[in-house]
Amino acid sequence: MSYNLGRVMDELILVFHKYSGKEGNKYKLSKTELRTLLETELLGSQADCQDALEVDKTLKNLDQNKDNEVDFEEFVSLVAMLTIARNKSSKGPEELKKSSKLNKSMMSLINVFHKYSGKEGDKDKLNKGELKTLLQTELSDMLKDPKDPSAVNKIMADLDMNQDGEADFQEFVTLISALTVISNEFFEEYDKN
Ligand SMILES: [Ca+2]
Ligand SMILES: [Ca+2]
Ligand SMILES: [Ca+2]
Ligand SMILES: [Ca+2]
Repeated sequence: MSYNLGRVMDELILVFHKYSGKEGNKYKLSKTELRTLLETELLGSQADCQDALEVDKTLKNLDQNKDNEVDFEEFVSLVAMLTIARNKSSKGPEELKKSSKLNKSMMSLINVFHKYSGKEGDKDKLNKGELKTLLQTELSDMLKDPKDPSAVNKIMADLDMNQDGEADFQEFVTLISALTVISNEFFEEYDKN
C-alpha cells in the first residue's frame, strides 16, 4: 500500500471530477451527481458514514455558498469530516477490504498520520520532529524547501489550532484539505485551457 499523500490528493480530485462531469457545471456536483458519488463511493462504509447518504441533508450542510451544488472545496470538507469521524472510531481498516477509491483515500490519510505520530511521545499527535519527517517523506514536492527548519515551524504554527505544540489528526486533515483544494485549482485551470 502506498502512503504517498500526493497520490491521495490526486485520487480525491479524480473521484470528484468523475462524478461532477456528468451533467451541468462540470466542476460542481449537482444533487444527482452528489447522490451517485455518495452511493457509489461510500458503499460498504461503516455506520458513521451512513448519515452522509441522506443526500438532501448532506447537500444543505456542505453547500456553503448556497448555489445548490457542491464544488470541490465543499466536497473536501465532507471528506475531512468523514475521515476525522473514522479516525475516532475504534473499527480498523479490516472492514474496508472491498473498498472504493474514496474509502481507500480516507484510510491512507489515517494510516500515514499514525505512521509518523506513533514514533515518539503522544502516539495520536505529531510533534515537530514527527511532522518534519512526515513532510519531508510524504510531501517533499509540495514544500519549497523541505530542509528549511523555519518552514516546518511555520507549518506547525499554522496547523496548531489549539496551540498545544503538536498536530492532532484534525489539524493534519485541515492541512491536507487546504493543499488538496490548491492542487484542484491547478487541475481545473489546466483542464479549462
Ligand atoms: Ca456537474
Ligand atoms: Ca455550493
Ligand atoms: Ca507523537
Ligand atoms: Ca494542536
